Amino acid sequence: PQTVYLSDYKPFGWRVEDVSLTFRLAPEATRILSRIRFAPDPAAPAQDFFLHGEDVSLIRATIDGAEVTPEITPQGLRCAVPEGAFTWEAEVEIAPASNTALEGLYMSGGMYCTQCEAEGFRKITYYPDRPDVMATFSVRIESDLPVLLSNGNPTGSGDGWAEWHDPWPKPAYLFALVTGDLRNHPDTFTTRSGKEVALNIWVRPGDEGKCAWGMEALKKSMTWDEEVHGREYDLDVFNIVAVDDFNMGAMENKGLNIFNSAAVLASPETATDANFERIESIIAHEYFHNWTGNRITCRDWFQLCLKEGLTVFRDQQFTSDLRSAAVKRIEDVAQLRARQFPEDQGPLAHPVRPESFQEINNFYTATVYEKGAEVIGMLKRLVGDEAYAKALDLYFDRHDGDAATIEDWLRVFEDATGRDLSQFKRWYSQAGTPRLSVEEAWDDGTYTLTFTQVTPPTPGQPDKAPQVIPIAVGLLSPNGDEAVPTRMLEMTEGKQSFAFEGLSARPVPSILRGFSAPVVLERDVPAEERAFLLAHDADPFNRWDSSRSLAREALIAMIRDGAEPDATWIDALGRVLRDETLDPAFRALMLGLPTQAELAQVLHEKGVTPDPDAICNSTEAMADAMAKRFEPMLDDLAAQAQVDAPYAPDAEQSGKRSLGGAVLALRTRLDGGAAARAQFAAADNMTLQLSALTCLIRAGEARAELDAFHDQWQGDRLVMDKWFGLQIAAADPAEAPDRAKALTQHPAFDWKNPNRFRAVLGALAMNHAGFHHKTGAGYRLLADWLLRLDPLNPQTTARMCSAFQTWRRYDTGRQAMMKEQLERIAAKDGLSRDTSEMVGRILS
Ligand code: HT7
Ligand code: ZN
Repeated sequence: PQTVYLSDYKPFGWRVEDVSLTFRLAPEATRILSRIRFAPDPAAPAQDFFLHGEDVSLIRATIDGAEVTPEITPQGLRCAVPEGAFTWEAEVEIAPASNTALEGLYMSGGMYCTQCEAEGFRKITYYPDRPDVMATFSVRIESDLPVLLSNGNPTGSGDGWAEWHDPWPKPAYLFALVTGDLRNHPDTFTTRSGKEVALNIWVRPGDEGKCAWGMEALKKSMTWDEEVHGREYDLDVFNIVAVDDFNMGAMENKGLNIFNSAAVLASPETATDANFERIESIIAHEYFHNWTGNRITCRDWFQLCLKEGLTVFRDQQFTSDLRSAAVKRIEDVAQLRARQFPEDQGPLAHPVRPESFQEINNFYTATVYEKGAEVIGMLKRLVGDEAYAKALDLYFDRHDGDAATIEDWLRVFEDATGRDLSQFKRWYSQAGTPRLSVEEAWDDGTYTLTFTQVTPPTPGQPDKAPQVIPIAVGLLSPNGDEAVPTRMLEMTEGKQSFAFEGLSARPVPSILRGFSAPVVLERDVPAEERAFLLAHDADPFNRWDSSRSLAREALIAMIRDGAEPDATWIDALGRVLRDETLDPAFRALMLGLPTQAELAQVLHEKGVTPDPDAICNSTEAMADAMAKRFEPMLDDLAAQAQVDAPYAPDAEQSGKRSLGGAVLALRTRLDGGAAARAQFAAADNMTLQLSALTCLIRAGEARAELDAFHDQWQGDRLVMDKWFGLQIAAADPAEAPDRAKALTQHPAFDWKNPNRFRAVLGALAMNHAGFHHKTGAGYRLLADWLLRLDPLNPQTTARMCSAFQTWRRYDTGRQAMMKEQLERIAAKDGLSRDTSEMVGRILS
């Protein structure tokens, strides 16, 4: 397969003035007529006229009305064209019903829908399918289905047809079309300049009752973007459609967002608090793309982080404004460490702005999204809130309507602040997680911190230059008071010292407050000092992180040396839990132990081969010790977690329920499941029902409840995904591969549906000791199914290969078994470009 390089970027050579498309929909033979006005781009050198096109049959093409016979290749067509402007017309045929890849125009449950990002439009018709070609689109849909939707504003409709016009120039990846027998949940929003916008959420019949939350989230997002960034919506209508078969969470097509049903549908009975929060943030994310992604798009796919990093950062800020900022920050960092750190420290490491790819779909990664958002957070910390707001205003003013680059983005900040960001730019080009070590010195009232940064080599990047690292530091006096409030140190050298003068006593430092940079902080902190920070740190993130570090160290000692659970840490944690002034959601997070995958990673970093079974056993032993130690306070905590009001998925109630869930998990270790069984029987919402079921599965006591849950919810696709997933995620690792295998034989295991496939096989990969079962059964089962899925859906297959990315850190037996499966996948005839690239990189 061909590798594409950032350094090879060339403009297309023509401007597209407008595009007019007619769709005559039929499952096996949809006809698409296109009329496109091309004009030479005076700023671009002349070159061959090439239009992308894959899996489309050309019926006929004309230029200025005269028939032409282009040269057709598997990737598109080449054609001789006039020197000046011309009109291209083509008729093509495609088969949406046979499109299982869920890219281009496909069918899901009797409806037609599209997914064009990144390069799906070329599966619909011949077109310059690249983000820097922006055009206005007019669309006519002909179909006997009742609801016919496309981008922009509706311009007319009649029996069996509808027309739409999108006045905003856009790249083809933002094109969308949906038709089906759909039901609407309508509402309206009046923008602050007084324009009324029709809002609709379109769903399959029967799902109408699950739209209210998504609609509220949409209106909150529209308000937030007006209030915080002065950005208004710019069409008469905003449509959202829920689709069952979808490769990712959602897609920001202009005026017609398409959502995975799981990312929009919710009711208290069927969705958990976590689902509600996720839906709120995905709705916000897609809505925010209207400005950061659609009005200002990316010049080429290497600039993906320009829209994704910024939009993730914006949705994180939205959630932290609406809910608890501290809890949100902890959740985001935990997620970054769980998903992005392993990527950045393994064979799939790549810069936030990659420099080459074979298949762009493989670069919708935690690095581009989450580390991309962290990079923007650092920029904001370095320039300050006011300058950040000023720079964003300039970005929107200067680049509205552009296909922009990271260089454009950074120049805006340079112009708005006068700063030189050339060194900062390394965050976009250097892969890998910097490791930050710290030395301290105390001399007569002056406390000095000396930091050293080292970024280990990553594939293709053996040597790294120092990066700009904002290090937020506060100093605590020995009585726990804040001696020096948070100061943002700006590290630019490989090694650099910062002095704090005029102190009356040697302080205790709280370093990297709020996780001010995406680095690994390497500091041997005595346990007493961590416990001191756990008790006194004014920064909630570092308070949580101190506890997490103590837990990690205690667990590592148990795993490596057979140590007993650390009673000192458990007692210190107990004091925090008893503090009723603390948010229940924060206390619930404090009760969480490091994940088993995280422990494997830490062991590996310490040069110890992780043993998944030992990690699992120690984690269990630690949780048992916590349950015993906290037993006397469990009743009190449960009472504090009690919600005495009708269900609402807001921060207050969901915080209480998450504390309640954590308490129930401990209690189940003591009572064998009695309390969980009672909660399951009485639950009137999915959060309580599922937390009880999880506890019972972990206790090996869930047979009856699993059957009851199945009988209650077998008609609900999204709840059944939970039923499938939970049984494997929470299973005893010794049984997980067999259980997963049995579930793949269940009649409701619809493996062509990505949500169901992920529910079973994604859950297996998440059950650390289960996936790494010493027989290799977990590896074989996953590989079997990836091989089966690849010819149908390369995108989802390739993403799920990342379960193998850490293969080199395990013992030789497990390494050999994982390698065998990776090689088996790699050797498959006709393997997709997506999967072949992923497996190749993992093995390299
Ligand atoms: N911009 C979108 C990314 C995307 C996608 C979404 C759904 C299906 C396939 C996709 N490929 C790429 C989603 C987002 O980041 O908002
Ligand atoms: Zn996005």
